[in-house]
Amino acid sequence: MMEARYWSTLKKSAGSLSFLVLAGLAVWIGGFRGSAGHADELPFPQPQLRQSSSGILRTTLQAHIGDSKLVDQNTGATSIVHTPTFEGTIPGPTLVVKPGDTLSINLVNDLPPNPPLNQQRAGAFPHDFNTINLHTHGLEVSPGGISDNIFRDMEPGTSHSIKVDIPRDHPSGTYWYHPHKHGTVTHQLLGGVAGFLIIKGGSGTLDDLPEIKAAKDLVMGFQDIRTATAANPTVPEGYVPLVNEETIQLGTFPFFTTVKKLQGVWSTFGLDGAPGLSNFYYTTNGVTNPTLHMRPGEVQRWRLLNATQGDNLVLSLQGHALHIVAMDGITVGKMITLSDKTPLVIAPGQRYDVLVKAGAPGTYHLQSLDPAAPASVSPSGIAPKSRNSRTSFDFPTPCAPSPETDCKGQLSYPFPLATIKVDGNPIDMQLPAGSLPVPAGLPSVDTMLNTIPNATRNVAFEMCGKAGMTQMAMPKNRLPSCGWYFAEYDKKFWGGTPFLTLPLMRDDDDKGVPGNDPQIPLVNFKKEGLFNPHRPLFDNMIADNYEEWTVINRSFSDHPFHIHQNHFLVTKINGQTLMSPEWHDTIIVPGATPQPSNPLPPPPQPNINTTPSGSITFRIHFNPVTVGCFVMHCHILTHEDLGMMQRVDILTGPNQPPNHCDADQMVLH
Ligand SMILES: [Cu+2]
Repeated sequence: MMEARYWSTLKKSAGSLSFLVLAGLAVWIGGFRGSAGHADELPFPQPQLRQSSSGILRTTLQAHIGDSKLVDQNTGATSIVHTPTFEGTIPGPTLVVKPGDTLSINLVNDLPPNPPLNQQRAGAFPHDFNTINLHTHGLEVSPGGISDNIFRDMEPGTSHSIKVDIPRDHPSGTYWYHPHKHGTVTHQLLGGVAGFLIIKGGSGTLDDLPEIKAAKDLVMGFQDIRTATAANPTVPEGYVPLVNEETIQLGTFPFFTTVKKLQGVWSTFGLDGAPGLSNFYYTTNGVTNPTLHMRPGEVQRWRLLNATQGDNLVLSLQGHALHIVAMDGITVGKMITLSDKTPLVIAPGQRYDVLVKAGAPGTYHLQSLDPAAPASVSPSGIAPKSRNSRTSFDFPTPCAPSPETDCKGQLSYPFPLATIKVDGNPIDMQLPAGSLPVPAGLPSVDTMLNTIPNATRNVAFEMCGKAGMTQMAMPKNRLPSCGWYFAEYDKKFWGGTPFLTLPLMRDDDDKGVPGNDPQIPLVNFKKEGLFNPHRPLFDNMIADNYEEWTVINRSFSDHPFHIHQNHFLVTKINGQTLMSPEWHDTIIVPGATPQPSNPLPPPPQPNINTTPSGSITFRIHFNPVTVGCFVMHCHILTHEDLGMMQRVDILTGPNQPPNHCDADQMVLH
């Protein structure tokens, strides 16, 4: 637990930020008054724009504890929260560059000092929450040196140069930036440290299409900001809570125990289903449920970004279709139209560019639906079943009403992420028809599908437990056992008492040694399953090669797969071929089904060891510009921070070392 003396230091250093506090507040109040005539509405803001000129965007991103005023969607109460931010705002400024530009960032870390190591656990346990770095999510750029290098450590009180050369043929589209220091990402993103990174123009861009040029271009960044209530023992009210240092459990399992050791690592935010220790705010561009005005018949381009910690947002806009023109920054071959009856699922980390044509005058909500609602993993329409697997359940969640559940007094599904008011003079704007421009910089879909892969790989997401010792209910039904792992993932590895369950990402071609009990296999994998920055999962991935991968999910909850540096073309979900393959850099690998229900059904109950796994299959081409080392991981940040991640090396040729791999010099503490 955090010592009081650390927080008294922090509060003193916060005093010097009072100017920024006042300035931030003035902007907010000014914005509120600016929408005269709509006094009951929160205005729909756009983050500050920073655009490149003459081939370079030179800017500073100062990380510091920002002070933001947030309105609780449920109670209407307003509070000031004190969370890690870039430039004091949630989200940070929107950076806009062109293909061929250089992005030159002076990253200043003015977050408070980290607590001394004798006041927190170390090892692979999440710690040093004020150390950062910067990832440019979705960019096909160098991962080395001072480019998109997530192996750098930027300590509080230091400044660092970041220089990212955007290739001349980089696809234009919607990307984003956020810190990626292993173990600290959850804490920081729950404070809102993230921003849009937009590439505009270039050949094959959507931006030149007359219908899109005419449309207002808005970003919509969805975030979940979680701050302590006055009852939280770990940090003062309004700050982002720290982790449970005593725990031996992931998540918040088991529910409702008062024994700290048996509560989860994030139980400092409140046990699932039992809020009280933290407030949570679902914000759109830093505001809960802002109001956007559109004219009847107006077409707007919305750049949707899910920058939450780990929620699969299931979105629908009342009375309106969403017309998808790009996924994860890459323009689709043909616009995909989802009616308001077909929700759009956005996984954490994903972006969708959608066009919306306003209908009749009225008020409509852009809603976040119950995550268990039937919805496909991607717009191409696979497995639109009702599933309970779309939240990590690592934190208190909004209430899902049912005949048995009365959500009175709680934030409950569906809730509005934004309110759209259609009013004013009608205008008849058009949606694009026919094929959309083919994006630059990627092999064609035909090339991806028809090139014989240089390699085929199988990777797995799974949770495993220590045989007979897991505290989860019904372990035989929930977890395969991986007993041997616990020799390596010991007290030293975790900087204290080891976890009883492990979130793995591993090579699934390595089948391990099955134990005697088929119901609870004891698996002795040769390749390890938790993140090790010093060891790539594979040592034979070569630049310019084409590969085919299947990522399976041997757990009952979804895990969004994200690989840095290279987009991939998804061809199958759960073994079913998509009608049209989709470019992504992040996509949900659906959980195994059928899922166990609560309470458990009568026997035979679902057993993860015998239930069919969820999966995605994709083709990938390793862009030579991405030679070096980077990572792939689950984009549920609580999983990533605990090691559901692997290092990826792209080599220049067989048996060559990756260029500039800072991870090899990294010192772990
Ligand atoms: Cu995960």
